[in-house]
Amino acid sequence: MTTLIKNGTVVTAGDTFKADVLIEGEKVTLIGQNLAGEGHEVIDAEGLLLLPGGIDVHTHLDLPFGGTTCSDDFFTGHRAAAFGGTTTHIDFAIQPIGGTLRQGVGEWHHKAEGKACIDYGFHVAITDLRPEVMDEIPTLIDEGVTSLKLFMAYKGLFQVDDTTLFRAMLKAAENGMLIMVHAENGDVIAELVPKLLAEGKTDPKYHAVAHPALAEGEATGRAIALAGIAGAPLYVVHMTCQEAIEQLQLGRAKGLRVMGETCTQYMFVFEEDLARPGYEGAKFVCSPPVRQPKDAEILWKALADNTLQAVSTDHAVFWYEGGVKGRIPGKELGLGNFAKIPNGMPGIEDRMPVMWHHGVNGGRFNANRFVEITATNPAKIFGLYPRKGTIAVGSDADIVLWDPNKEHTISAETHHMNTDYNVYEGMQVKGWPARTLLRGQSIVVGTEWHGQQGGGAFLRRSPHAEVL
Ligand code: DUC
Ligand code: ZN
Ligand code: ZN
Repeated sequence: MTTLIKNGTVVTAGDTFKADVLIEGEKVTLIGQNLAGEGHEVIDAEGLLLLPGGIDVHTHLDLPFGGTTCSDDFFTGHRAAAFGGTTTHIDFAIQPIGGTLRQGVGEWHHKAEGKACIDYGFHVAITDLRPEVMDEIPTLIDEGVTSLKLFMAYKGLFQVDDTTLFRAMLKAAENGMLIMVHAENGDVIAELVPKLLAEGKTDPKYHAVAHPALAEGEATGRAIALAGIAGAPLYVVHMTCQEAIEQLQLGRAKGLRVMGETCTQYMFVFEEDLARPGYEGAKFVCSPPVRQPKDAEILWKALADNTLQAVSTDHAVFWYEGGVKGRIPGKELGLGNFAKIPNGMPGIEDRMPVMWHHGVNGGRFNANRFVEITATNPAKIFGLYPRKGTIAVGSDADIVLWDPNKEHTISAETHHMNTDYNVYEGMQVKGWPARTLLRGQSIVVGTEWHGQQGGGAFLRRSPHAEVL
């Protein structure tokens, strides 16, 4: 089947130009002017931008966490992503404690099987680095997994010590793999949490007190130093604050191969939201926690000037009112104890429109930089480029027909994520997907779902982390 998208304006990380795009099968095969429509299905994109499908490299679908499980699975999460213009994501396959890395990968394949409707890859989160697991690391490359995440927080659950982190870095460097860290000082957090609870400080707002910005900055600096010593490239996930960004700037100024991402919510949700009346603050509990508006300004600047390379979501969804109406438990699990609130926020559907509206319309960066931080850099850093992350001859035809004039009010009433609240509730944005194509197939047209469960493909990623 061939499809010709006519009269659109192609936006890549490097260029903006009016062109017609021919798709044969799953690939873009020709980009040119005034291409003849005969013999092709023609889609008229007059007035629309053609953006590469969004790539969200930090998500948690169907993740067991905090006594429950994330409420978006590989079907609901994928459908929501596509409605928001995201066509690829990379999820974290978690090594079961006592188990192997491949078991984690196998479990995540099972979660995606028959449900996936956009393309996806996996990072592996190492939780238990026994000597035999160390030897297993390079074998992941054959599984198409080329990035490893370690948690410096969640003591007693996912947290690894510095020895483990450093050993993993050495191994990654040897094998051309990329280390990612959740950088917070978990030992400090583990001291602060019981202290606060003993003082009767149990409300959601104390989650931020227990996770200080200095503890994120400290862990970020430590991870960068360890990576520098190991000669390993490093990608710091979900960076939230000045203290952490300063460490990244310092590392990059020293010529270390360190990269970082932030997540959309850290530019819009703040500590004051954790203190909303009643228990509402629980909606916004994630780790690292939301910070101050001054931190958001630093993140915007870091995204614009390439201190940060990407924006993702850390999409980890729970019901606000779980355990009722046939729902699995959710945020209510932390009533009376902020440390028991399942960590995470929805966002996979909102990232592209929210970042477009506030980033591009807001004058913080241009449309090319938007493409770079939402698709191109994620594809390069995680071994998917140029198959994904751009619109070019030979690339997968993952294309979002973006209507820069379409206005939309974000709401849980109309979103597709499997939860009862939206972090951006009531936010008015201008710029919305008119159509989303995955490998040449229209999976969303306007408000209609055309995707297919099982239509998403697992992406075997290349072993080389491109370092910017
Ligand atoms: N942070 C979250 O908020 N949720 C899932 C895991 C994480 O690190
Ligand atoms: Zn994390
Ligand atoms: Zn995460």
